Order: sequence, then structure tokens, then C-alpha cells
Amino acid sequence: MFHLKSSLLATLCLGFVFVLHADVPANYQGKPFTDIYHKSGPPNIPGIVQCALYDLGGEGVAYHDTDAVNNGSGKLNLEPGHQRAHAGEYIWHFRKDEGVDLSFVKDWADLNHTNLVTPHINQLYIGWTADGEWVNYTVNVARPGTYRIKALYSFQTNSVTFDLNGQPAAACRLPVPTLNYHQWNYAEIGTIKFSEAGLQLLTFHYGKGNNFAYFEFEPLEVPVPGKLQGSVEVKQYDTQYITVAGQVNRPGRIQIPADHLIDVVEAIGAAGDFTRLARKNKIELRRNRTGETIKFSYDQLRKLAEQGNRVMLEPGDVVVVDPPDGE
Ligand SMILES: [Ca+2]
Repeated sequence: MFHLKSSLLATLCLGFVFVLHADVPANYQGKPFTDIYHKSGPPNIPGIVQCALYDLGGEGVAYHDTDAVNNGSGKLNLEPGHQRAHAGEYIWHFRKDEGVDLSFVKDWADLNHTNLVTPHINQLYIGWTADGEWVNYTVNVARPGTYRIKALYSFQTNSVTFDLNGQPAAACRLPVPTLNYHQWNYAEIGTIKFSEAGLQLLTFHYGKGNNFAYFEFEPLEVPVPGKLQGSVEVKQYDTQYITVAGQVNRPGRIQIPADHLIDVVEAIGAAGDFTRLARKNKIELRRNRTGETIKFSYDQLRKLAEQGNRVMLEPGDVVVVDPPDGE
């Protein structure tokens, strides 16, 4: 009886492990990315896959890159002029010792002109792209189905593909060219079907001619968020709020309007504006989705806005005005 129970328990345990790793190829040696700021595990589908957060495991396992140098984090961003004050060492040198070439959205490079769609400042991206390169992402499919893929990208109208668990799964096209590597667009690029729930291995294949920041996987059967019905869907996840804390007159949660996004300056206004004591040069944007904290002064925000580059908020963001010293 004891043995029977043990074997039953073992079978249940094995079954549990099997379900968790439903379709990631058994011989895959890569692991979901994690570091001190990214502890929530693999990204969820539906949701956003950040290009820079490809799996751990190195060349030939988690990615293939043409050269071993990280031409952004480990090269260009060693130059003082590229160490933008709005970022910080963590962003400047993100994964600097790995071959995939990474950099971040910079004030004077990416935000000093009109973009088709303005990216967030400090947004990490894959750059210095070359033909035949690929990166792996372990993803957690929460809901099987067919998804549209949207991309934040720059430059040429190239084709890219995705594999799922080692099998071709999506052929996509970047629909609109932008002027150069630092002019950005956000657009639907194709569709992909996830047949099963659970952990899956998503491989992104790309060539030269683009920068890639993130992909959003959005269920085809759900209306686009922002429309009335879509906002109902968003409500189910309770993700339509941002929070403003610190030295504002009415700190608390603010509902993001259904029909437009809001920026940091608007959010502070919606929270009753600065208190009389607030130090306006100390504003923090804490992005729960990525774990990043971005610091601004009010003057910087105003200048960016004047240039057409408002710092837009995402659901779940927390804006802290004049946080206590030492926090
Ligand atoms: Ca490289």
C-alpha cells in the first residue's frame, strides 16, 4: 500500500512537471530571464514580450548573434555621451556581456523628432540586427487561441518569423517603413496560434534593418482595448489604473480614460497637482510591468512634451512625486 501511494504520488508529481513544461522542447537548456528587477517569471500570453528580456543560456542556446560583442550595452553605451541621465547604469549596460546587441530609447536619439508612434523613454530594444539572428523567449500561454502580434519597431519593411516549440508558427511583415533606426512605429505585423496553455518556447527570427523593442500578443477574439467593449475586457484584469503617490494633493489610483492614454504630467494634474512642499525635480515613474524606475524633473517632462514626446503611462504604473529621501 505504501509503495502504491508512493508511486501514485510520483506519478502525480511527474504529471505536474509535465503540464508545467507542456511544449518547451525537452532538450532546451535556456531559462526564462530573471534578475534583481525581473522576478515575475516568463511573460504571459496574452501580454507583452520585451525583446531585451530573451532567455538566459547564451549563444546557440538562448540566442544566435553574429558577434559576441554587445554593440550597445557593451560598446556604444560606454561612451559618456550615450550614458543619458534619464536612464542609469542598469539600463546603459543591460546584459552587456551577452552577444545580443541592446540599447535603450534616448532623449536626443529617439525622442528629438516626430515618431510614427512615440516609444517610452529608456525602453530597451534589440539593435545592430543582422541576417540569421534569433532569440528565444520562454512564454506562459494563459489562454490558447489565435493572437495578433503587434510590434514596436523601427526602419525597414522586412519579414520576420516566429517558431513555437521549434516549429514554424508565424510569418510576419513590418508594414510601414520609418525613416531610420531611431524613428519608431507600433503596428500589427501578423498572427500566431498558440494551441495549448502553459510554458512554450517562442523563437523570434530576424534580419538586418530594424530595431525591435517589444511584441504584444493580443487575442483575435477580443476587441482592441481602448474601444468601449475592449475596456470591459481590460477591467477583468483590473489593469486600467495608474497610481500617483507622494507630494500631490489627492494621491491615489487614477482610472485611465477608455479613449486615450495619459502622460505623467496629466496624471499629476489628475491627482490634484503638486503640494506646496513638493520638490518638482524629483519625479519617479515606477513601471511594474518591467520593474524599472525612471526618474525625471518636471522641467525635463515639460521639455519632452514640447518636443512632442510626452512620457505616456501604462496600466499599473506608479508615479511618485518627491519620494522620501533614501527611498
Ligand atoms: Ca552582437
